[in-house]
Amino acid sequence: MSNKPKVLVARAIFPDLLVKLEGSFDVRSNQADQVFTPEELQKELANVDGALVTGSERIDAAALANAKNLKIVANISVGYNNFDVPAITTAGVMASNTPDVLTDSTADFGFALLMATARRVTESERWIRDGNWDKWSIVTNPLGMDLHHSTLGIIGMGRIGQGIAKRALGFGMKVIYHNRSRLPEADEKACGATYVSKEELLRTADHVILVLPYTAENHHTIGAKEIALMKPTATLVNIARGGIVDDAALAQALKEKKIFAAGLDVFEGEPKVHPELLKLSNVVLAPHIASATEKTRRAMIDLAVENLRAAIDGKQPPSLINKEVFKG
Ligand code: 8YV
Repeated sequence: MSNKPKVLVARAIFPDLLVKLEGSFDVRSNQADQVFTPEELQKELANVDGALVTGSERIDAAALANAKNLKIVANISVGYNNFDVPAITTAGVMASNTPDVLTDSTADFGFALLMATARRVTESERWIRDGNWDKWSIVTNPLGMDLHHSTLGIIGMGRIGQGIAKRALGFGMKVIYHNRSRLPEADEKACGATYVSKEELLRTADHVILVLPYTAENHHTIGAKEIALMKPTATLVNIARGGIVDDAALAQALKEKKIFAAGLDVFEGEPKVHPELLKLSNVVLAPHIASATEKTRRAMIDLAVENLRAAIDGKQPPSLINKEVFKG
């Protein structure tokens, strides 16, 4: 029997990274990539010293009930709304995430979704594939909304929000933002962004992008009432988390053309998508891929592994969330 520390890899990772991990740990991996049920997860965590998990694994008191040896749950994700942090802390387990390494890829994708939504890219492709393109036309080919020199409203101005703002400057956009707390003046200046209330942002932005973390307070930050404040020509993009937008209210608003279009990378109850959204042509849908480049996904795994190794070696993980658990 190996006396290496035991580690769970809760979802499939790149095979070469798994081989590397197996050099130092006794690894129990889920390369089949089936999402564990809560009962399976509790069982898997019972016997290990550390775990690499993703947003699909809910880590709460029940999941940790039998996790006697567990030192760390290392999320392969910057968002950690899958963690019940107080419960993890109470269990004396460290929790970590993967900030920074995905900022640029995620900001790029936010911009891709802004552009695809405003310029009707996916709808146009479907329109061609459906055999509708019989002639070029000034007036009947899909007409979109401009991004350049328009006003971009960013809700949630952390690292990724600021990355999007900096990209928007290249498009000559006016950037307004709303955040729990206002940025220091130097940071506002660096991304050319002006702080406004959420209401003013919704009323004046031509394009609204959501980049805030999911918390109970942020549940349905955008619902029917907020959409009603937006311009009928505006677009709404969500790369944050499902549950920040009331998807049923959004589908209804898009159906009634209360706003021009939406772009969604995340959904309430994903991987399920609200059936009404699937019927609409004025919404661009993506399967939670904002961080999905191989380079970035590898960097996320590498950082999660660094956190895991540190915790198992008795060192402070570089992106530890619940610092009070670390006993240096
Ligand atoms: C992850 C994400 O791929 O980091 C995040 O917060 O949303 C994505 O980059 C996803 O959470 C899976 O863990």
